[in-house]
Amino acid sequence: MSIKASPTAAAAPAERREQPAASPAIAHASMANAIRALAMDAVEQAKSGHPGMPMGMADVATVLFTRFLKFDAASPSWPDRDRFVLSAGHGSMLLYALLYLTGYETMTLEQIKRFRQLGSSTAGHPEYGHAPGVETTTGPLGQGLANAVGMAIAEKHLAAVFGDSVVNHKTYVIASDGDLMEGISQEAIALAGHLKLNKLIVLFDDNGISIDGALSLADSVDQVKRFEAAGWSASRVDGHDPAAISSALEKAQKSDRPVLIACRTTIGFGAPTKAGKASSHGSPLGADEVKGAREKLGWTSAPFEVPAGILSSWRMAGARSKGAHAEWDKRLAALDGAKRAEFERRMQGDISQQVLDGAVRAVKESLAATPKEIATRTACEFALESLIPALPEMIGGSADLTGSNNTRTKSMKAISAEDFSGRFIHYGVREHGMAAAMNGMALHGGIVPYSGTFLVFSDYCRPAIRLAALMGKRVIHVMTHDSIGLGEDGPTHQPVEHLAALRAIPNLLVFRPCDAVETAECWQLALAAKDRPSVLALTRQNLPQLRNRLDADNICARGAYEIAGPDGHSDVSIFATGSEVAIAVEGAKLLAERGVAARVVSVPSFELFLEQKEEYRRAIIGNARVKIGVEAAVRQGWDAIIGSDGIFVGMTSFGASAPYKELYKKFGITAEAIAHAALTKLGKF
Ligand SMILES: Cc1ncc(C[n+]2csc(CCOP(=O)(O)OP(=O)(O)O)c2C)c(N)n1
Repeated sequence: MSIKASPTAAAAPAERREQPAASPAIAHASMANAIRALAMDAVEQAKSGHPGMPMGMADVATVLFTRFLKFDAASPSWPDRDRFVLSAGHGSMLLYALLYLTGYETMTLEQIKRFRQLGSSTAGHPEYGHAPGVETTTGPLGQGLANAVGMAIAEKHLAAVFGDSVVNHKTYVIASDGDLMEGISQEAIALAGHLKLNKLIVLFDDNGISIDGALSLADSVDQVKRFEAAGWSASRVDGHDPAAISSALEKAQKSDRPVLIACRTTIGFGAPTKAGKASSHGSPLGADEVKGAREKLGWTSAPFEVPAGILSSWRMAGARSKGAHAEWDKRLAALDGAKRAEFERRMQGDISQQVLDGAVRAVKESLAATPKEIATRTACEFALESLIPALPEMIGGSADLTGSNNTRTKSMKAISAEDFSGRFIHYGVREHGMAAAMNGMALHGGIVPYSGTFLVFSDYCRPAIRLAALMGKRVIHVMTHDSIGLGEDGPTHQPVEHLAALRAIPNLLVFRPCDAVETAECWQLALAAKDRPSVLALTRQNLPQLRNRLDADNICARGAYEIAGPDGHSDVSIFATGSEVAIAVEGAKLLAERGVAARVVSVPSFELFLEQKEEYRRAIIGNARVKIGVEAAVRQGWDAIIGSDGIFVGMTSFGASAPYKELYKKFGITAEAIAHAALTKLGKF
């Protein structure tokens, strides 16, 4: 029995018939088989990779890319393109094959042949920034789906701001069983359903197989019911029947809610003995199996060869939306000049330095005139009051801790299903989904997302923060209640190892400002860092304002600087961050009373400091006999500043539940402890 997918797709609906997908002479099955063949060949050549998923989803992808997806292969960054997210990133060859076949210039056959090799754009899992057409880095299951929710939110918001003549596109996702088993998927699905993101369409690769074998080993969820319960429109189709796929997608175009299409597929479709089995999931099929698959599929071309007729049909699919693109160009040109310039600025992610500097200067001037003894979370809100009106691309939020995180300014309207023009998102208690959705917004473009939760829950966001860092996207996490200083909520809520854990992520900026002025400066640095995510670790408890002079420059930009100290030589250097800087200053005063000269260095960002020139680093670290690091957290990472023989005043255990001042005493993070440690080391005790 031939297992070729049905050769003729359903007649295209009226509005789509104007743009025929491809040469009618080329049957759907041949186009889908081109994907299958390339996936098999590339995995075989690389001797690693995942052929099963691309072979299983080739029919679905062919229908999507030839009939529905609005894209222009010649213009991968066209702002109004539909976004396509391959959440099941292990099936990367599906995406690479599609990009090659549809004619993305940089996705050459050579790149396909160099799948998974050093320096190629065809990395094992899709990586954002390596190949135009890859919208996001996927591989950690569930992330892509949650990114897509952010992309769909971004689309809705920008359409509300700039109008649907220039912003009117959809977000399509291919997700696997693994994506839907991950907990993050629940957060993403629930948020999407709540916000009625009707332009989000998920094609679920419902193949009943995962790595360990049949899905029934570990899962028995009815995904259609699950999505429906979250407010989605959900249906099932035969994922090898192009007519059924097409009609489900057609219906999805007019949905009033997000859409799930569960596509029943056979993993490794076409492989003679491995189809439908976990053995086709994640390793080369082997020469005999590939030969057999070619026979079953009726694919007679040599490895990596796509017959000219099939390739040209695919290329026509890649150029299908050129007309739509040209029309869009006209609509953009017809926009009011200022609006068009603003749209283009925002899509390019350009923040005017003048505007940002002006907004931060206003905050610093106010603080210099009237110093504030406030928590840095409150200082954050104070800074936001100036930043939010100046930077319309900032979209804030909180994971149900708005009143604690202080991320919502007075004027900010919440985004809702009925009105996406607001600038604040109530993410609900969904830290992981929130962080991944923020990545999606940043990837979509036009938005600088920031949001809030407690620092201790950075663990719940970490996989998404890591991906933002890997992708180099500007995503800003306000994380308050940043130490035992939060007090009575106790050790479950008191971060101890989190600063070290976040500092361990490459390309992430971790800021821990010591007062209201530093908070404003750290915001400025986070917003100016176009290619990096940031975390702002902020206090619950009030802190004195240590910087009362108006500095025109951003002093935090160098990561560490001397904030207090005697003229001339110091016997002791005390390095501290955030709430512990004021304690360090008190410690230095106690030492001065004992005739010991001590300087205090505030270290708002380890990363920025360690990136400074050696000369500056040496000068700031200095040559005092005693170096002390003070931070209400674990020591890990501090040796880079104080050396392995430096003294560390901080945490070595979890915290406790009590008023915070008592906790600082109990854990020995006090001015007295600092002075005592220094005097002991100097032999003055
Ligand atoms: C968060 C995360 N955990 C584990 C993995 C490793 N992994 C890759 S694919 C997969 C599951 C495969 O099943 P499914 O998602 O159904 O994909 P299919 O076998 O259908 O291609 C796993 C566990 C991963 N990529 N991400």
